[in-house]
Amino acid sequence: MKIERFKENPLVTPKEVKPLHDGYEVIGAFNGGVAKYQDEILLLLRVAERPISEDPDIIKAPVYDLETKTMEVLSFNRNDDSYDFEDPRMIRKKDKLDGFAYLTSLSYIRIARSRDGHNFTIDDEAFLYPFNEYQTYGIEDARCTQIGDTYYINFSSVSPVGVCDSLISTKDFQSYEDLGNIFAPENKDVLIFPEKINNKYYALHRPSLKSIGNYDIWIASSPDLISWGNHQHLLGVREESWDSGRIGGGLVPIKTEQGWLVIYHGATAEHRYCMGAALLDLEDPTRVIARSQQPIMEPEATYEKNGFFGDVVFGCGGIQEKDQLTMYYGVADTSMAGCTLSIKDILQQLNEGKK
Ligand code: MAN
Repeated sequence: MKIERFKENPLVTPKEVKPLHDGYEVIGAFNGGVAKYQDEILLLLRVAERPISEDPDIIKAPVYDLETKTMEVLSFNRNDDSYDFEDPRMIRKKDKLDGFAYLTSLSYIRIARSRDGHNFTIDDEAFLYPFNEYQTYGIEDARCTQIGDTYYINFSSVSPVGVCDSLISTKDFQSYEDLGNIFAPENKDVLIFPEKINNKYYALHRPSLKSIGNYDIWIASSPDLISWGNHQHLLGVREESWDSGRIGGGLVPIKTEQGWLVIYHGATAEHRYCMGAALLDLEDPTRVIARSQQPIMEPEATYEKNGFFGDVVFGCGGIQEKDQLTMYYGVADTSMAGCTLSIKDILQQLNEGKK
């Protein structure tokens, strides 16, 4: 697959983002959803801030306090055996079942703006900052679907009761309407299709299953974008493949003559994240027509391989202009990058996979 990575990559790095909180450092500006608004391209950056720790043995966990509207910081000692510090993204209590954890950073959504799609300026303030009890660990990984003149933005709301998917709508990227939680925990990577299909809205979603089942992509429909039902299993992980560990929707599905093009991320159990593609029936998106055998993009560039959590390319949005798809993607849970691909090339790879 021919991919042109932007020569300016990475486009946005944590260094360029000033922390909103005193005593914090920005460790990530990544996994940004994408919108075209007036004559600008907007990246809805996930900015992750971490309390600075002077002592390498002390690991801190920020939790937002809704009442005081301030950050509470918990401190843990790396030598404390009752906690697991192996994953740099979180702190787990060992004697609890899987679910109990703190995050080592708190994320919120901040906008980066560009007229040419290559050079971005980052807003001084947050666009989406924790505003309810489902977000006390942060707001992550926004995706943006434009329907008419309204932009629907969904994102992970993270708190001690789990990771759910929430929705807001905006027309100006300044004020927004809160439309509530649309998928219960644990659910991530929700991608709302950009138009109704046979009078129903559709969305991809990714429940994270704990007792039986895998981290697979499901599809649901809705009359109003708020109540989602008719859940169906759509794409599963594939053993011994680049997408054997987990998969999840990436970009808003793209309408092509051959079907809905879904560009998704797939990871191995070792957390190596690539991007792949699938094609869904135009009239009935619960029907999979084709799926790529090989990834369309793998972490290859230095900025994709190294960072806070290396070996990750994580596309959250794109801009289509005829055959050219500009994909904006998070790299190594650290920065944002951009690349262009040909939609024809992706469809061709998908068609070869059908044989
Ligand atoms: C995973 C990663 C983290 C994220 C948590 C909570 O561990 O995606 O980056 O903060 O889940 O969503």
